[in-house]
Amino acid sequence: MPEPADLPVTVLGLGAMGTALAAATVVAGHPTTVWNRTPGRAGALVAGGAREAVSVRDAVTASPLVVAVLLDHASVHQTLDPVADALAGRTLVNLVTTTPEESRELAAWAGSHGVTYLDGGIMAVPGMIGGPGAEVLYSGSRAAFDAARPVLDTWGESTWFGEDPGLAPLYDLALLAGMYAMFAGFFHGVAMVGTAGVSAGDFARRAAPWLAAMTAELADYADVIDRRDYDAPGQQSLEFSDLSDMVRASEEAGLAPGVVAAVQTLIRRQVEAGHGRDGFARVVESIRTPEP
Ligand code: FVH
Repeated sequence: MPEPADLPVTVLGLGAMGTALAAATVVAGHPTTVWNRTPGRAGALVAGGAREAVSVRDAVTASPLVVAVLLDHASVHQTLDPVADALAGRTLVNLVTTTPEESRELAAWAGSHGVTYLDGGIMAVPGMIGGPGAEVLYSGSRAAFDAARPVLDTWGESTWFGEDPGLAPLYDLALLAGMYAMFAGFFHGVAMVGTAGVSAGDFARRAAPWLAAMTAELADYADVIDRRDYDAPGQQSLEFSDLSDMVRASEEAGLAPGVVAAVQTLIRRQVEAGHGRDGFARVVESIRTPEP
């Protein structure tokens, strides 16, 4: 068995993220082989001690642990299908952002070629890799996760969610959904106050503590949703949560109301179904049952 800091690893893909991940394994002392479709991106890594493979096959056969950091699901197949025979007996860690179904498909493909599969969702930007706050979510083979930990832990906190390879991308995309919706709400607020000449910077200074304080509500909403206890006393009702003022104010100011109008539509569907006195968290049921 390799020593903790001596686990050979291959990184396929030297975009912004692949380069950051490979740099971290080099710094930690793991023999690191790198490959990129377009040559010329490995210079700094090679100077730091990495080896640049001359082909995908060369890269794959260099290490028992092969990490894919390519653009998307299709690019993983384009890269690995022709060398599936060389991957057999190795572990593939797929850090490409994919849907849960794409990850399950890739895991099945890997299994059919004798490849052990681990999926990962990176909750960090390249500059965070190896530093505080970086986290990577994993699912798939637990044995592979445990064996790869010396490498995985060079990138950030490593958490394993279960044997279903679709779990890590599910968490990844669910967390990103929350993040993008929050940022879009912030951008909408920026546009609103902007109509009065307020700068985005001024608004951000006010919005940041407000949004941070609001996250304290998440646990209570979660409790209501888990118990489906939407009519428990003390909740802000859907009728009270009506956003038409917000939509109208946006339209009056000549803005696209789309962000808040989308939330208003989710609320209105529950109100029209007779649940207006239930709590705001019932909006989740509009999401769970899309309109035909
Ligand atoms: N960057 C980030 O902040 C996010 C954080 C969360 C996770 N994502 C995902 O990580 C994957 C890689 O992201 P990236 O930032 O490294 O992406 P790029 O800098 O655009 O590099 C893309 C690499 O993929 C190679 N590539 C593209 N198409 C193919 C293909 N058909 N065959 C082989 N390689 C391909 C590309 O190579 P080249 O264009 O230089 O030849 C780059 O190495 C991604 O899934 C994010 O969603 C990052």
